[in-house]
This record gives sequence, structure tokens and C-alpha cells, in this order.
Amino acid sequence: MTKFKFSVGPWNVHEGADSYGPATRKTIPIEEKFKKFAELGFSAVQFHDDDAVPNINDYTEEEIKEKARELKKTLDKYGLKAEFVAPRLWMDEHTMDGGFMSTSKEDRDYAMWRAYRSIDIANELGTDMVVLWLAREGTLCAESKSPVWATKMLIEAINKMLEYDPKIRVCIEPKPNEPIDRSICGTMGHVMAISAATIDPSRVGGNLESAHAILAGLDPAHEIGFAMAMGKLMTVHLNDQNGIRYDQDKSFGVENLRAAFNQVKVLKENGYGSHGEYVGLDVKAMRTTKDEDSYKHLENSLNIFKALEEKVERFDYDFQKKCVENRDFEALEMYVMNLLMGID
Ligand code: 3MF
Ligand code: MG
Ligand code: MG
Repeated sequence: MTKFKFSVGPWNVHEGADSYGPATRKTIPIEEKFKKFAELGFSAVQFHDDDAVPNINDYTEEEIKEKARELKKTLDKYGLKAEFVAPRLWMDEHTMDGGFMSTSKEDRDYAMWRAYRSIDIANELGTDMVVLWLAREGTLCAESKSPVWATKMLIEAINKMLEYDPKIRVCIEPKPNEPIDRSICGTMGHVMAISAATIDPSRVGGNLESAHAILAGLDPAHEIGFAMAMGKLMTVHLNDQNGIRYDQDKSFGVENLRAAFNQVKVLKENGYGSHGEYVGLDVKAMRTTKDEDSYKHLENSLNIFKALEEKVERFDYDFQKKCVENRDFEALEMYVMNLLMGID
């Protein structure tokens, strides 16, 4: 049996709307999702600030904390932990052209307000992690913003979060593009550099999403490995992606099985989870999926992960060593393919 603990966000079960068409499924209340997550074997839930406290702009700081305390009770009821809180800056009118890197001082202040509230919510929910998916932090028009200034703004914003709460950890989820054309912090390498430039690098790390690495033309397992080598892989968003196109958030492993195997392998070989890290999913059902199948992509992702974990357990390291010594990578590659195809 797996020793890994899994997490998922309520947005993973969604109505099916995309940029070109409306919803295809009914909205499921958040508590019903929690119940189902627990049944499926998830240990923790990931939150946007406004998943935790809807209409967050309408409340005072104290009211927000109070609502978060109520949510914690609901999570407790289902035996679920909160993994992280992420300010959903990209949805708000104040952050139309970015939050921390907006050219408007007023909008940057608003973004900080949301970041501080996310930290407050995280504290109430019993987690020390805030995730920053920097959705609109970059440019649509390259000449609209200096990348030097924008990068410095991000570092300044993270420093303020670290100062606001001496225990909070800030976890950047890099993505090279979408919804912006050019992002400021596109890969794990960028995240590590930003981390090193902050006032407390030990509290700034990364969340590697498989699809985001693929969109950057990189191998997700190597991105995970790079962050782990730096001791800064705080969480993962496992999913899959068919090449360099729109962000698809497909079920883990359904497009790139060998790459998925190597993600499980690198996590397992390097003791991921031993410091309480969760294996997080960030997957979406296909738009055509019926209401009654709203959770199938989660089940599929978990089943694929666990099947690959079993393959990793069977991986013959002696044979691998021999192949490497003989430089017989053809044999090693065929061994891996046979393992994945179930051919002994
Ligand atoms: C976008 C994403 C997001 C983030 C999430 C948490 C919808 O490509 O992957 O998921 O992971 O908002 O920051
Ligand atoms: Mg994504
Ligand atoms: Mg994600």
C-alpha cells in the first residue's frame, strides 16, 4: 500500500465551463466535495482564499478569520487537513493586469491585502503554507512592463509575506504562460532564484505542476528533482498535458505515461512525503463528462499514481546499474517500456 498522502482542491471538481462555452455540469456544494474527497482517500484539501471564504472582499479581517474557523470545523468533521491557501488574484478586477507586479500601486496594495488574508486563513486552517500561482504576473504586451522591475516587485511582495508571519512558508507554482503571454517566473529554476533573493530562502520553495513543466518544454520529473536537490519542493500538482498547447490539467499519466512513471520514481526515491508533504493533484474532468462522473478523473489519477508506484517498487536497480556500466541504454529503455507495458 502507498505511504503517500494525497491532496486535492475543490476546483478539481468543476462545472466544465471553458473559454469558449458555458458550464456542462451542476455546481456541487463544497461540503459534499469534502465528503467525497475523504471517501476517495484524500488526506488534505488545497484552497484558494475565496474557496475558503467566498466573497472575501465583503468582509473585515476579523470576519474572514471567523469564517475560516468555521471551515476548519467542517474539514475536521471529515478528517481532512488543509494543505495550503492560494490568493486567487487573477479573478479580481483589482488585479486585471497583475497583482504583485501591477503597474498600479493601488492594485499592488490590494494584492498584498489578499496575500495577508491568505496567510490569516492558512493559520486558522492549521497550515503554514501559502501557494502563489502567479497567473497574471507577466505581460500581454512585452513593452508594457519592465521584467527587471517586475521581478523585483515579486521579491519585495514575498519578503513582506515572510515578515508578516515569521512561520509562513511561501510556495511558488511556476508556469511559463497562460493567461499571460510571458510570465516572470516560468520554471523551477526561476523559483529557486527568487527564493535565494528573499530575506529567508528556507521558507520559499516551489510547487511543481506536471502540465506547467510540459508547457515550458521541460520534463516534470527533472523539475521535481531539481527542486528536491535544493531542498525546496514544498508540494506538487500532478496532472498531464498533451504537448505545448492550452493548459489541460488532464488526469495524471494519461498522456505521458513514462514521464508520469519518472515523476513517481523521483518522488519515491528521494523520500517525498517524509516531512509531511502531500502528493497534490490539479486535474480537471473533460468538458463532456456527465454529472455522475464528476470525480472519475480524481479516481483515475489516484489509481494511475498507485499503479506506477508499484512499478517503481519493482524497478530492478541491479539491472539498471549493469546497463549503465555497459552503456547499454537501449536495454535499459526497453526494460522500462516492458515494465510499463506489463511484459515480463
Ligand atoms: C493554473 C493552476 C491553478 C493553480 C491553483 C493554485 C487552477 O494553471 O494550475 O489551478 O494550481 O490556482 O494556485
Ligand atoms: Mg494548471
Ligand atoms: Mg496547479
